[in-house]
Amino acid sequence: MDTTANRTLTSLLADDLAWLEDHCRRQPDQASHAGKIRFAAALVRNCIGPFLDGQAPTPLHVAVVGGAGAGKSTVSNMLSGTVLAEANPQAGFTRHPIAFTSANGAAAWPSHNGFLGPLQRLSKPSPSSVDADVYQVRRVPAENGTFTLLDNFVVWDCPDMTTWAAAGYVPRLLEIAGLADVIVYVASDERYNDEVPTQFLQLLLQAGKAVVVCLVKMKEADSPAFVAHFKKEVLGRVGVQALNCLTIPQLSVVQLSDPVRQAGKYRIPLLNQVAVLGNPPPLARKRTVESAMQYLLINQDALLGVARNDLNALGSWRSLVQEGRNEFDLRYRREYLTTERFHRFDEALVRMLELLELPGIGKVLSTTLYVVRTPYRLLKNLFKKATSRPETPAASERLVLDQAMNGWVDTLRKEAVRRAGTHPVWAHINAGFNSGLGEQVKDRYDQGFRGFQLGMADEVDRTARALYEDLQKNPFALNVLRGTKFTLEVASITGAVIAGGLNPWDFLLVPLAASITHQLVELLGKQYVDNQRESARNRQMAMMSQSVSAPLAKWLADWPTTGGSAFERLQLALRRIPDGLRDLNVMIEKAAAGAAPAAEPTKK
Ligand SMILES: Nc1nc2c(ncn2[C@@H]2O[C@H](COP(=O)(O)OP(=O)(O)OP(=O)(O)O)[C@@H](O)[C@H]2O)c(=O)[nH]1
Ligand SMILES: [Mg+2]
Repeated sequence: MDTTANRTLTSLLADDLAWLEDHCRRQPDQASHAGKIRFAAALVRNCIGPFLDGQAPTPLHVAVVGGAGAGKSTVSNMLSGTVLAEANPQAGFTRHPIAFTSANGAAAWPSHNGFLGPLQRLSKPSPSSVDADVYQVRRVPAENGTFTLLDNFVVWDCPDMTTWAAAGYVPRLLEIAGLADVIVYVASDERYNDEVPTQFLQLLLQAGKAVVVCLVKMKEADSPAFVAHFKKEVLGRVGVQALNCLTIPQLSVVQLSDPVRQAGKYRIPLLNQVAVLGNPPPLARKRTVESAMQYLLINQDALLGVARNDLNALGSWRSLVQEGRNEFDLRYRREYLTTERFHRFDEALVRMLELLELPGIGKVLSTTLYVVRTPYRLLKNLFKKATSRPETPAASERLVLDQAMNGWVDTLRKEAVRRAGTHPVWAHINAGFNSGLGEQVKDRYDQGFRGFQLGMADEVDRTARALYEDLQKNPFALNVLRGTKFTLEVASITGAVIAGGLNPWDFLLVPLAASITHQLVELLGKQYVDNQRESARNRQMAMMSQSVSAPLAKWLADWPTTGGSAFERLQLALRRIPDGLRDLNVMIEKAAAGAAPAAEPTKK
């Protein structure tokens, strides 16, 4: 197995989840969600990671969990056969996880990097009430030749799970829950159906942990009723019925002080239940790992759901930027492009029509036709002068763009102020505007505009010139067009003469026919040039968009998730976690099938 790839992947994934947990804890009402993310990270680093690292299946880990003061430390003592765990009437006494391991057992655990995440191992014996991110290991002398659970298991006495929000020590419990192969869930008859421990039990079952329920402190005679009640009230609520429920009635002080000899009647069934769930150890471990992986894959959307509010806020910022861009583009078209004539195209039309006149000897004929059309031309010019309105000069392009730009930025700025209190993304953007974001936008806009100008230099001139230059370069097409025009003119004149016969009316009909034909050709040419003018406009619009508004919109849209912001880290985590889980699953499948090589991690 490629242990380096495994370790890189598991530690990256655990880091991303840890970051997400921290992000979650900063938001109000997200405590239980933060707890679930912590549990997911614990599954990755304490359960899946070591498995892929080739760690031996023994010792298996059994974690004793439950509400405050339920009797966890007492049950831990029964499991380990000692009284080394401090049972204490003060609820919430145990504040960090304590491992009980056989003094004869393997000492090689915990050995791998990142074991139990941020929890440090206490090097000196300390009371279980030490309230710090630590754990400790207590070695238990072997029971003389008798069967002991510690041959194959490490027993973990854990802090309580009374509220998800107990950020101080609940994560320590979650760390061990991630590690555990078997869970002993302790509930006393006083508070067996508290909401949070029940939610926690449900989480453990969803993750496929093997669970034994241990109901304690009831009167012996009440045991069957308590079990029935627990099954109905608690297991019914979490949707699981077939769980092993053992009972340990209220024990005497003598029994509590020597569980091996005095409470064997209750202890042995408990040991048997746990031992069965861990037998054989390789299979039990494989089941723990595969179930954890399935849980992570199935619940990844829910786990990442904590980022939903952030993604919504980012999405609304991006839409606002996009709307601003659309308005910017629209203003450029409406206030500049549509009023801009591109006079070069008018000149090009004249040049094109000139080209259609016959050269050389044909010039005489063309000139004759020109003279014939004189009355029409004079009339047309008069008409044009009388009806044409003075042209409105197009607004300066830069001015229009500047105004559109200011409008865009102002809208964004106002919205950032308005929404700053609704989500940290908006507060971040608002803070950005207060510290120079507006100026940065303008700088980028200037840059974009310069690029646009460079790209556009002579573009319109070139397109307009190409209209007649292309024709000049293609003598065949030119001659065909000239010939067609000339033939049409001659045919129309001849047609007019033939139709009316030779008579004085011909002085009117011949110029009329020549003029109509010419006007037709002119109209066709104008149509063609206008089309070209419109496509030049569209091209200019596209180039402006490409050089100015599109890059600016992208930069603005991405701004909250760049520059090392929390939202940049968030995006990275959201992108990497699903990839990481998929890769991890591939590795587990290969490892479980006994295949040697680890999967190539997906390129990020
Ligand atoms: N008499 C009697 N007392 C018990 C029994 N089980 C637990 N206790 C007492 O109940 C108190 C709490 O038990 P613990 O085992 O410390 O409970 P815990 O779940 O570890 O509690 P925290 O670590 O504080 O969350 C202690 O004083 C125990 O001695 C029992 O069967 N009989
Ligand atoms: Mg305790």
